[in-house]
Amino acid sequence: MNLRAFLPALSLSLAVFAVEPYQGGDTSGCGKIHPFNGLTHYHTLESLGEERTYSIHLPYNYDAKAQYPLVLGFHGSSSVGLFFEVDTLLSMPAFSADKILLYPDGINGSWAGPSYAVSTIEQDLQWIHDILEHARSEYCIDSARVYATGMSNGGGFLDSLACNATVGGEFAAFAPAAGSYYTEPDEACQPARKPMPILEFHGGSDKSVHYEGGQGEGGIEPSISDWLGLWAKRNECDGDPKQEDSEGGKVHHLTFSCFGDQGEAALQHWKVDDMGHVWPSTELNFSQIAAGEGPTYISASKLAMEFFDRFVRPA
Ligand SMILES: *[C@@H]1O[C@H](CO)[C@@H](O)[C@H](O)[C@H]1NC(C)=O
Ligand SMILES: *[C@@H]1O[C@H](CO)[C@@H](O)[C@H](O)[C@H]1NC(C)=O
Ligand SMILES: CC(=O)N[C@H]1CO[C@H](CO)[C@@H](O)[C@@H]1O
Repeated sequence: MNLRAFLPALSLSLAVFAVEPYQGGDTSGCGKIHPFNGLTHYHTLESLGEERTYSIHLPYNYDAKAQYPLVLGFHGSSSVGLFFEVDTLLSMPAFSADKILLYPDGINGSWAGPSYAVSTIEQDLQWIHDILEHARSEYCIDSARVYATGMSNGGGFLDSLACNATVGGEFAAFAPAAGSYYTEPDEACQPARKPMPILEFHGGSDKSVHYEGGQGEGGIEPSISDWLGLWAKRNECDGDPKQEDSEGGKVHHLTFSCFGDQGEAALQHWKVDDMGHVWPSTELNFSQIAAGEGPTYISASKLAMEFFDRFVRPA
């Protein structure tokens, strides 16, 4: 019996829960106790015959019997997960008290896509598949709430992930910052569903991954507007996004309305005109120091986690 057919008034308030979350994930990691709650822990794991590494941060008060959302954080080039963690502070309870954070390491400091990467897209997608399988067998994970964020080369790799239906399909939403989308436009891009929710951050003054696109360090990059257009099309979003400008016209927030039950504001973009190649943060962080910049108007760590909280992987 369809409850909503009988209770039309109630159906309005139920509208936000219209999506039935995915229940199929492995939960064999539930119940396992770990001696590193609240402390970042470094691990090795074999993938395609190679020993690879990742680090993980469980909440301070991790309850081995409660299913947690899992957020994967992808570092930029010539970097490692531990650095991305320190730069974004995503493991801090202020951002992720109720989430498990996992930081995978690329091979030799980078992710597949650019010409300088030593790994192939297939190899890195398999690595993420293997991490997810392993994580579910060790930690208590809600498979309907698996998300990915990343910076620069790591942000660019999220695009390859979102375009892959099998591995990317395991994620409920993506939030890249300063992403270098070397693999776009991708004629073969086949996302698992519509919408694949995406929140992108980019500096209008990014000198490494230019907002206008063109030649980057590892190949040709699309302009951010073109890239948003590709995802607006894939997610069947309305042509004209809503634009809100703030901070005297220096900060621009675009919101697209897209296809499906979770389509509302499923594609979003923050552009900060005077921001360079950094992880957007209102407090000075490493990537801002490295770029010779100061704090900016928005916190990508906060906005990304809030964005993730709105989406589940549907059944
Ligand atoms: C990765 O870097 C190490 C040390 O710099 C080097 O010996 C190795 O050949 C590199 N691996 C690949 C696949 O390029
Ligand atoms: C996604 O990536 C995996 C790992 O490389 C690959 O086996 C699979 O065929 C890809 N799926 C699609 C739909 O392209
Ligand atoms: C290196 C550095 O200054 N990191 C800072 C990044 O931002 C957070 C939030 O204010 C600081 O706690 C870190 O020390």
